[in-house]
Amino acid sequence: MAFKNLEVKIEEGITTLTINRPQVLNALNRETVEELGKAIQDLGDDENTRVIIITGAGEKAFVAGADITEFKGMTPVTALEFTRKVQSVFLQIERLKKPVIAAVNGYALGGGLELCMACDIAYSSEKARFGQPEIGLGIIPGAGGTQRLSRLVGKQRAKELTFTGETIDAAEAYRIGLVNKVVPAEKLMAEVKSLAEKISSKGAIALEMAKSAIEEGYDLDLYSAHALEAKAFALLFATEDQKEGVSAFLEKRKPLFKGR
Ligand code: CO8
Repeated sequence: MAFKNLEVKIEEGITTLTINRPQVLNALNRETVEELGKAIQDLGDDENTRVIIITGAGEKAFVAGADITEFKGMTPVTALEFTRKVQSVFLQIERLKKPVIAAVNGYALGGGLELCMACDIAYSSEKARFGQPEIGLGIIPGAGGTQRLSRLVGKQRAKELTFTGETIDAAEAYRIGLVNKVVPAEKLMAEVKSLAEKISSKGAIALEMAKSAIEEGYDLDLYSAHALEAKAFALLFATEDQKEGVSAFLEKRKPLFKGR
């Protein structure tokens, strides 16, 4: 899996994707978005990947948004094509059967915050800053930001961030529920890896069912969402991992899940 703007490191079930354009604060140009989509698709089927971490190269940025240089000369037709492409890649992350963790090591702005919000869990460095600055460019968030931000932090906070374009620090991002945890910059990757290891020791099918029940149930009415949960719960009783989990508990030992 070799890419120009994306570094892929697979180690012991945990794969780290590093957006690698530090000279432009890891801004997402079309090529990088294509590469990210391809990597996510391939890793979905990769037996050596149980959990994915997404981060940015360098010390300054996670992703500082879409590559603004590509907006010059963009027409409504090409803008529509671009936003649909980015939206589909971020939805692909959300729908992937494996957990995806954002390690936000710096600026997460515009498309960068939208990428962070599409991940299942986000840990942030104390140095990171978050925002949807698109309004300052005369546009609006176009990679799911108007939708995911309001769902995560509430409509009024989402409107304030989107209308002003102002950035907030990591402590405020944590306070309003944008990230799960804030840690010192030098500890970020170790903390994220330890979380990834904890998750990767669980059963892959149960993880997939938990993720899809939360994602698919989120926008359903409570009754339909309960029905969805019940089916996912019941299906897990067909797995070896379920039998192993229960046996291990009864035998007072650690379970060894095989993803079967
Ligand atoms: N696009 C292109 N280049 C960028 C971007 C970007 N988003 N962000 C930074 N760069 C470049 C700078 O131009 C600069 O290049 P050069 O060295 O050649 O001058 C280099 O990166 C370093 O940046 P700065 O010198 O500006 O660094 P500062 O520390 O002074 O400032 C900031 C850091 C505050 C992050 C500043 O760079 C900035 O404001 N960047 C733009 C942030 C922004 O507006 N992002 C939103 C973009 S729009 C968007 O994301 C829409 C999303 C919807 C569609 C699809 C999403 C993928």
